[in-house]
Amino acid sequence: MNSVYIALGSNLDNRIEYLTEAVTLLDHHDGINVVRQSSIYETAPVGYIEQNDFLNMVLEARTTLQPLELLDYCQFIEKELGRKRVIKWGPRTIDLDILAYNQENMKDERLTIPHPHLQERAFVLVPLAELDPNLYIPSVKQEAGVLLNKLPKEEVESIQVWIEK
Ligand code: PH2
Ligand code: MG
Ligand code: MG
Repeated sequence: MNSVYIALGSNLDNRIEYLTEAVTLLDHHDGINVVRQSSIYETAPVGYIEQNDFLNMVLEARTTLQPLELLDYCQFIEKELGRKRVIKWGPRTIDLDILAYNQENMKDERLTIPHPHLQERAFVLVPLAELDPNLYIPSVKQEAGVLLNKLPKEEVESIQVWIEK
């Protein structure tokens, strides 16, 4: 069985409903078992800033799927929940990003694991470190909690708990 961490984000319509529905669809797959979920955080948009605030969370799952099979299923969920890719890094009903898969490093046209921007993003590291601050990220050779401590304080403090786990 493989251990994976997946980040979820939504900033359109009923954000909480999209997150909940995505978790349900992940868990309903025969080859995926969601084991833990972080709190849900409200976060200011990063990158393209002329858009609504996001709700972000991270979950831990066990899966029999290989990384690209898991990516296919994540993209199926994004499609199912009506995501339209209009602007890069723009508004989305739901975004599912595979953060880590066991302790593996992989680089494929479609998928880089661990997620290549994980170490830059408080909206990912705050919920990830909530689940496991000791999770080792092999691409940058540091633990999630250590990476979080390296981010600017203002950025980390702007990540507000919206629904506590
Ligand atoms: N996702 C992005 C770009 N910017 N900002 C926040 N706060 N949360 C996100 O999930 C997010 C973002 C690209 O996927
Ligand atoms: Mg993303
Ligand atoms: Mg994505």
